[in-house]
This record gives sequence, structure tokens and C-alpha cells, in this order.
Amino acid sequence: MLTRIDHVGIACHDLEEKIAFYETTFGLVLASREVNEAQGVKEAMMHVADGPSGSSYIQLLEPLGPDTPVGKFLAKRGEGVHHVGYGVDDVAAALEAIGAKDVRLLDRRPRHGSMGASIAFLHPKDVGGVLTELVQASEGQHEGE
Ligand code: V0V
Ligand code: CO
Repeated sequence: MLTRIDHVGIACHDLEEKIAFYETTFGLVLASREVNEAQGVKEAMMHVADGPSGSSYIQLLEPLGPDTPVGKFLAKRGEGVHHVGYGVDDVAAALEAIGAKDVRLLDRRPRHGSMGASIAFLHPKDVGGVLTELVQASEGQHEGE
């Protein structure tokens, strides 16, 4: 069902500073920068590699306010790994399959994600403490395109 690690989401206080850090330290290239009001974030995708089932990224996340998922996370835990995003071919089908198991879905239907992807989150308490995101890349982002 999972095709790759699409991205690792990292919570930070200052997006611009962290973009510069990943550029200068690891030579990563900024692939996209977006504000996602519904998710309460300003985010940047730093391209890491391309594989047979798609690309992988580091997603840098700055909260739009304190009462957002990333704002609350930063207040509680400070900067660091916030979630893991796995690639799937069909996020709706994956939600149906996972929802039939003992894992709470934070999204019953796919939502709008970075770079035109369809995304959905699973509750961290049911995934061993890991906030887990399913990512169906937009058509243009698929294999070798
Ligand atoms: C909270 N908890 C986490 C966590 N956030 N555990 C692991 N990883 C995280 N990131 C734990 C927290 O320590 C609490 O455990 C418990 O879950 C409840 O947390 P809370 O602080 O009371 O906060 P809630 O319940 O209001 O919200 C937590 C959830 C929320 C996970 C339900 O953050 C959520 O719905 N997240 C999904 C949306 C999201 O994260 N969007 C931002 C990324 P204790 O202390 O009680 O044991 S947007 C994105 O990735 C995009 C756009 C993209 O990829 O394209
Ligand atoms: Co994400």
C-alpha cells in the first residue's frame, strides 16, 4: 500500500531560516513554498531524491498561529520531527483499508496538500506516537514526470 517515504515534516519557528539551513548544509533545493490556511501552516518542500515511485522531500513547517497543529506541537515539544508522509497510489482506498483496522483517521476524506497532492492524516496515538500522513501525489508529480 505504501510506495515510498514522500516527506518527513519538521516543525520550526522560522521557515526562511530553516530553508537556508537545508540549502547550505545539505545542498537541498527548494521545490515549493505554500501557505495552507486549512492546515494552519506556511510550508516549504526541500527536494531530496527521485525514486521509481516518485520523489521524496523534507517538509519544513512554520505555524500560522499558536492554535494550529504545528503551533501546539512547537509549544509542547519544541522544534523537531512532526510527521511522516508516506506515498500511496490511491489515498481514498488507503483510508478505507486503514479505517477498517484499529487506527483513527483524522481525515475521513482526502484534503488539499502541498504541490497539488491529496493528503490524509492518521492519529499519532494509534501509530506508536507517530503522526502519519498519506500522500497521493498530483498526476504531474508521478514517476519520472
Ligand atoms: C500531537 N501529538 C503528537 C503530535 N501532535 N504526537 C506525535 N506527533 C505529533 N505531531 C500528541 C500530543 O503529544 C498529545 O499526546 C496528543 O497527541 C494530543 O495532542 P494535542 O496537543 O492535544 O493536540 P490535538 O489533539 O488538538 O491535535 C493533535 C492532532 C492534530 C495530531 C490530532 O495535530 C492534527 O489533526 N494533525 C493533522 C494535521 C496537521 O498536523 N497539519 C499540519 C501539517 P499526550 O501529550 O496527550 O500524550 S500540514 C501538511 O503536512 C501538509 C499540508 C502536506 O504535507 O502537504
Ligand atoms: Co506533510
